[in-house]
Amino acid sequence: MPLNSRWFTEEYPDTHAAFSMTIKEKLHEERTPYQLIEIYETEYFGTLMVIDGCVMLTDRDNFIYHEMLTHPAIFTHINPKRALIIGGGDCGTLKEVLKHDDIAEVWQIEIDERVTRLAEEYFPELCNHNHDPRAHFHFGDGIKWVADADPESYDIIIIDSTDPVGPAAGLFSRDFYQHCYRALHKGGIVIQQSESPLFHLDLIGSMRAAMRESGFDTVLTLNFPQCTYPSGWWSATMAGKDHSLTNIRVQEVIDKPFVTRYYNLDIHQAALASPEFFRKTLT
Ligand code: AG3
Repeated sequence: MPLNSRWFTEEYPDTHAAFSMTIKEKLHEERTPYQLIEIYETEYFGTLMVIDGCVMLTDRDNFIYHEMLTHPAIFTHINPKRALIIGGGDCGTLKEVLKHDDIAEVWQIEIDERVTRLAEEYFPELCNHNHDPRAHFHFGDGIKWVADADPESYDIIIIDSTDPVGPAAGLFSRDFYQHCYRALHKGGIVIQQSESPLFHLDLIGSMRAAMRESGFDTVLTLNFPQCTYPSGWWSATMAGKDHSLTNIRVQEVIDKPFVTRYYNLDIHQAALASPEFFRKTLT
């Protein structure tokens, strides 16, 4: 229950906690065939998108998540040309992918077209490269897209999904990772948002196991702050097909010809460090 009418609150029933932001006004609310989407103007975090009661992004902190879901994987791949984004309808990840001149083609497969249309309206700065000729959009089921993909047709697959419930649940399964493995070239990398290391360690453990069982020979989890998501601490888990994930294209990161606000070489290396409880629990 909201603290009062000036607050938006996301409650975390499993951990008996919540995160709230004061709001100026509700800008939009709509029930699509898939989910309930709400957009608010907040006092401090700028515009906020909420799906089924869960914070998806705010103007203030989305750069951290979107940069960390994109640049570590692309700067680890030796020669990334074709990228696929599953989910990511707000286009924040797509914007980061398009910063890489190496990427010749990127497909974004979002199940709910309304997320993208509302992002165009309320988060225009995330969508201002949507007309890049390298960007391609398909609104439909990401699981089916990957299952139908030609073998070895992508270098990078980024899974920018909601929590592993509802339409996104299948994106955290071994079946799905097997299809990702098949759809990746040798040397390919998949990276997926993997929730909070503090709150969802079991989920991260099962994702990592499922990725390995699907054939990926290396799996790494990256840590980064995300204050508007549960616990304020978030992660992305990366898996490589015949590829070491610790060899970063260091010089290219240092010389990158585009601007980032969070990502740099030190951040990339630091994000790979694992806390003790993580090492003890996960293999
Ligand atoms: N992806 C959603 C991450 C999950 C947030 N979970 C939560 N608030 N309970 C966000 C999409 C950004 N492109």
